[in-house]
This record gives sequence, structure tokens and C-alpha cells, in this order.
Amino acid sequence: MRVVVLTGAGISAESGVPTFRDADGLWEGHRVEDVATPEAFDHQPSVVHRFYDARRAALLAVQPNPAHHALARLEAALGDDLLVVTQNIDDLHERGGSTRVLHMHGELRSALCRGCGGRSPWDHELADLPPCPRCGVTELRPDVVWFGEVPYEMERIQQTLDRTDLFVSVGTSGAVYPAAGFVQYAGRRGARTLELNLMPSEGTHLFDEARHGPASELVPAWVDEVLG
Ligand code: BJW
Repeated sequence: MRVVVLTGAGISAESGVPTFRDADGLWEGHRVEDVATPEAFDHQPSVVHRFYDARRAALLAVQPNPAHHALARLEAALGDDLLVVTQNIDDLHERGGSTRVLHMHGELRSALCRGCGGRSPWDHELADLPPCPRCGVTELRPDVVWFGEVPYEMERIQQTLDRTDLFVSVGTSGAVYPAAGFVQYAGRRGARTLELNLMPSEGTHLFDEARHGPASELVPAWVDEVLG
């Protein structure tokens, strides 16, 4: 069985990483257009840098939860037949033991150079405008995908969805495209579709089945079911 699992902020919520659109979410106190668009970065780079520098620092203090570990357990059993596509820019899947993970919205622990286009592993602040380790130009930005930019790995994601038997969405509101459209894309190609989310997402009616509750309980229970 070939499985694609799409994850969103909800899978990391119980690790202590805030989601975006829930009450007390990440964008409370920030307007989305102030921090999550290329235009915002052009107009107020220091505000945007501080927002991502704070999130990068906070990431060091959190740990993967049972939902991340369960997906790693599933990968150990399915190998190449499992692909995790995450919208999250944290590295909790990898720290939970997963290796087959695509970060379609980029990664917090990476910097993107607007000069040479290179992506470099990055654990420091960007607000003090350090030079790019590759070309030396001081044009580094967070390596994340903002509104209006094209997500990473779209071709590989589409090809994998074309031949998946089961598409599972975990902890995402279904408010942001193209990820929100994957359920219909996979369903039209014959995949069974399952939603695992704290509450019904915007697209919950598009799934063959939906289960609602915390990811730390739903995901391990579903993985046990698949492996059983
Ligand atoms: C739990 C839980 C627990 C809580 N257990 N669950 C009009 C119509 C259609 C589309 C568009 C449109 N106008 C513009 C667009 C396109 C636009 C878009 O979608 N806009 C919408 C606002 C409509 N999209 C884009 O611009 C994208 N690019 C694009 O489309 O390019 C064109 C193209 C595509 C493909 C091929 C070729 C060309 C880019 C989108 C970039 C999104 N970037 C962000 C920021 C990343 C950096 C950062 O992290 O700061 O990505 S926005 C933000 O939202 C972030 C997230 O990855 C993304 C999704 O959020 P997510 O993960 O779903 O979080 P929440 O908070 O929304 O939901 C959490 C869920 O968890 C909730 O349901 C909770 O209930 C649940 N939960 N606790 C289980 N314990």
C-alpha cells in the first residue's frame, strides 16, 4: 500500500509549537501580510527576520510528540511506500525519526540567499544580516514559502499523489492551497482519503473518512491499525 501523509501545524501543536489560525495562534498580534508575503519582507525585513528568528530559537526547546514518532514507525514498516509531505517548517518529523519528508513550505533551520539562490543550513539569527556562506552577499532571507510564492517539490508531490492508495491529512485547517487541494487530487486518482484533525477542517466533507481528536492520540492509533 502506498501512502502519502500531509501534515500541518496541528501535528506539532502538542509539542508546543503554535498553530497559525487557532485562537492563540502564531499570527495573533501579526497581520499575515506583515510577515508571510515577499512584499512584507521587502518593506519591513527586520520585523520579518525577528518573527522567524524567534520561532527558530523556540524550535530548539521543543520535542517531537507521539504523532511524529508514530509516522516514523510507519516509515520503518512501509519504507519507500510512505511519503510525508509537511507544510511545517519545523524539523520535528526528522527529529522523530522520519527520513522521507518533503517540506513544501520550506524549513526554519535553513536560509535562502536572494543573491545566489543557494539554500544553507541555518541555526542562527538572520536579523543581523550575516553574509551568505556560499557567495558572501548579505541577502539572506528565511527559507520559507510565503503567499504568492511557489511551494517546493510540487512535481515530486504530484507524481507521488498520482500513484498513492491512501492519502491522509493530519493537523491542517485546509485553508491554504495548493496543499488544501491534494485531497481532491488524490481522490480523483483513486486514493482513499482520511482526515485526522482536532476538529473538522474547511475541507472535511471532501474526505472519505474523518476522525477528530488530538494528533498525539489519533495518529498512533491509526498507525497501529495500518500495521496490524
Ligand atoms: C490539531 C491540533 C492537535 C490543532 N491535533 N490537530 C484564492 C483561492 C485559492 C487559492 C488562492 C487564492 N488566493 C491566493 C491563493 C493561493 C494562496 C492561498 O492558498 N491563499 C489562501 C489564503 C486562500 N497560496 C499560495 O500563495 C501558495 N503558493 C501558490 O499557490 O503558488 C502557486 C502555485 C502552486 C503550485 C504550483 C504552481 C504554482 C503558497 C502558500 C504559502 C503558505 N505559507 C505559510 C507560511 C510558511 C512559513 C511560516 O511557517 O511562517 O505556510 S502560511 C501558513 O499556512 C503556513 C502553513 O504551512 C499554512 C497552513 O496552515 P496549517 O498548517 O493548516 O495551520 P492552521 O493553523 O491553519 O491549522 C492547524 C489545524 O490543526 C487546525 O485545523 C486545528 O484544528 C488543528 N489542530 N491542534 C490535531 N493537537
